[in-house]
Amino acid sequence: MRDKDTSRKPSYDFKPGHDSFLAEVLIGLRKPQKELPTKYLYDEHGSRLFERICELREYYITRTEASIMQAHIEEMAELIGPRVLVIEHGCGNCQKVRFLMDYLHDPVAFIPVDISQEQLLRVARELDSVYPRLQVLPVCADYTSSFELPVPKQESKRTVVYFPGSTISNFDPIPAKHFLEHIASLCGSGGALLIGVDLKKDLAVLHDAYNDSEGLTAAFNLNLLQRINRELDCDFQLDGFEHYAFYNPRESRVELHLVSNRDQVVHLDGKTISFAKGESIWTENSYKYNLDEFQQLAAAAGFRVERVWLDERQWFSVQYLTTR
Ligand code: AVI
Repeated sequence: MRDKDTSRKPSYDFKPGHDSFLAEVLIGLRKPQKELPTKYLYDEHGSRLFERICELREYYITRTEASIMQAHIEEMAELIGPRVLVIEHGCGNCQKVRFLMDYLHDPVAFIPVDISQEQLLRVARELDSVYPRLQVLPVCADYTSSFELPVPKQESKRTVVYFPGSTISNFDPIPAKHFLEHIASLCGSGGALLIGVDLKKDLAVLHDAYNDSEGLTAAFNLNLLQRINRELDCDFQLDGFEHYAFYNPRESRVELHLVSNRDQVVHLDGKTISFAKGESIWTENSYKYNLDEFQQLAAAAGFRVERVWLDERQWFSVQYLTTR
């Protein structure tokens, strides 16, 4: 067994600070259609709510992706090959990548990237003890911005980015292309991307997934206002806003909004922001693809779709993309 560095600090810390949070919130709330950056949904509490959403009966994504992974993991590991460097952007609690790691052939290093520093360090420590031969190099960063990656001690045969959960759904088309281009350049020639991509389906299924009966998605959405109150000393009245999620068929996306249920004002950084009754703050998009659309997006970003695995209902896909 190799010696490991067990003092767990993030290898790199690029967590966005208070000032950029404030600036981005102010910019978003001053737009004609008010909006807030989706990434800020995931503070400690938001991340915990999201984990609970993933367990909901109505939220098919996590379960369906897991069933695809379980059915085809050996073939995936075979395609990925031995002695790889694995990178995961937005790794959360790393539960999914652990399943993959268990089947990979002698992976040399893992770079988990996440905005939530406490969770990242906790998870990195766990991975250290579960995979003593793997070098774990956590990076605390907003992965939608550019940041430097640490260089592992051992050379790898290939870089593989794992991007599960259809997080790509939360990027608008142009940022999605830019993000995939960035991944393609990280992977370099001979590299690969294993990605979960949610597919178009019955509208009732989509409606229920984002309007769950336990109200967890509503709590997840409203938590963003609570976070802004707490961290930016703002005064959103939480009972003045309601969760609203619907499928927009023209744009092939589920949209999440917070709708003001009365005329009201909010104070932030010495400024007053007005809301009319019925006015919304747009907080998230979740795009749904068909296989051709995603293949075109991947190709535009420099990837070739090598292999697609689907569930029986064809609700979700896991795709293996290689750089061209
Ligand atoms: C992380 N992402 C893929 C989720 C989704 O389904 O778009 C985020 C989410 N928002 C509400 N529920 C789940």
